Amino acid sequence: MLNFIFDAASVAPGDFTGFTFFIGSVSMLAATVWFLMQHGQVDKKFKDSMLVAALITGIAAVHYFYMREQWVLTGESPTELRYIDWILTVPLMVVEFALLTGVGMRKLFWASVIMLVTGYFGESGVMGGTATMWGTASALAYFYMAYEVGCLTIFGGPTGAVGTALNSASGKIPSAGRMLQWFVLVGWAIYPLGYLMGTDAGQWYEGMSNIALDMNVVYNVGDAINKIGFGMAVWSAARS
Ligand SMILES: *C/C=C(C)/C=C/C=C(C)/C=C/C1=C(C)CCCC1(C)C
Repeated sequence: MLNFIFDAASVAPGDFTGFTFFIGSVSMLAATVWFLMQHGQVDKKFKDSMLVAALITGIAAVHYFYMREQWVLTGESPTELRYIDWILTVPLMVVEFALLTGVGMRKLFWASVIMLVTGYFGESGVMGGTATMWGTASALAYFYMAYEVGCLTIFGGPTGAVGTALNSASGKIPSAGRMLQWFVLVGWAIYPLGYLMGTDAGQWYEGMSNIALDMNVVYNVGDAINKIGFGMAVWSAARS
């Protein structure tokens, strides 16, 4: 048991991408322990939120140990593991939105599934088509989510279902709910950048991969911000 942690091949010196996989795996694990410990300390209305935050980082931790292993052994992007992780954890973030705002999330759930499935098709190439085509479909689902979460209200723009709830302060926990708008608008926008860097061959954005960062580094930083950072934000709202 737990051999995926202890028997794992080591990251070679100078392998920066591998290093970020390693940091990702241990920090996701540490965050999970932390959120579980804090679960007992927070007010009752935040308990479910803390548990979901721990679930998100816990699921990610397991995937990160395997992704690091695959990267170290093959030097290839662990695309399947990455998208399996996301298809489990992003809908859980949608559950967090529901817990924080009290708004039903069926539309957001399906939008997140479309965003990730089309992103996977574009990155893996299993369905043919171009990375531009699938990436555009994925981005449309993302923009729809940003609209529903009410991200545009940050600029005084139109509101979606969640935005309306937050604006009218009828959301369960308005202050905590409002910060999730920033995570969706800014934190989630990191991922399309990684996609552009990793799929640029032969596309109109060819040359993005010349930027010195590997796609996986961008995704790993995005995950740290959006899984650990988001959980920490929920926790700090719960403590105040
Ligand atoms: C914990 C993991 C999270 C919060 C993952 C979020 C992923 C995205 C917001 C991905 C979005 C993408 C696009 C908007 C277009 C290109 C393809 C994706 C899937 C990278």
